[in-house]
Amino acid sequence: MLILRAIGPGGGLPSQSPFVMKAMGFLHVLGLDWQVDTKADIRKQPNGKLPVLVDGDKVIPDSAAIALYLQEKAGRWLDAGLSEYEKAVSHTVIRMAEEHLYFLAVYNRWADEENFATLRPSLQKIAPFPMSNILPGIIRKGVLKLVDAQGIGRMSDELRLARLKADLDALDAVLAGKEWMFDGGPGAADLSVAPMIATLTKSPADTAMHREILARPGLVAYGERALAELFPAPDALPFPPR
Ligand SMILES: N[C@@H](CCC(=O)N[C@@H](CS)C(=O)NCC(=O)O)C(=O)O
Repeated sequence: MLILRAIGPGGGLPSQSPFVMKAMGFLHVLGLDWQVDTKADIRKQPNGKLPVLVDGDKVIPDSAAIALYLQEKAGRWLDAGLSEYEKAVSHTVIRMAEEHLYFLAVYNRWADEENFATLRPSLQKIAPFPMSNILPGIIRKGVLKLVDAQGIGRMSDELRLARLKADLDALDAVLAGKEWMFDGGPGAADLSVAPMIATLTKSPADTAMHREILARPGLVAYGERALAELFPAPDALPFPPR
């Protein structure tokens, strides 16, 4: 049985982490038998991050490595039908989504007070009282430190928004009104990009970043389509029987 160590669902998403969502998407689309483990301590994982896949005695960190492993295991490569050019565009889009757009989405979710207030209850559950009261603030500080070191956290609001607009316009152009990024069905690019889009769309507060995504109905519909077809529903996650 495959076990995915994961950050749990919330806000209409199967995971609060887009990288965990991506791994869940591969498991779901490939039709593999798996269970989710949301109790694993992030700090004890090989890279100090989630997701991590466990298959018997094999422990595989990182969503990209997990994606390769799962496709190998299933004997099915989602991008097999793409041309060399499409594969290159797919790779480029994935890198942009995961190494740039991700940090914009994280900033939107954690820096904004109203958005952070909605994260607080699930973060409080991680530790018992009185630690539960201070832990959300500590985690928030750590997350914003990462976004700061990456650079996006140090930018002006105007620059951050301009960078978000440029990413969203580029994704909208690659999508070009199609159902998925490339003809022939959903592929690896969709499993990386859609979680970022859905995370932005479903962020609760009315921020300037949120309004930017809502101004692109094609991308919003793409995120919704992906949630319905490529990822497990948040209330149907394969938790182990108690
Ligand atoms: N490159 C990794 C990134 C995973 C990642 O950044 N996970 C975040 C959650 S979205 C995490 O575990 N962060 C904890 C930390 O950085 O302390 C992947 O693709 O799996």
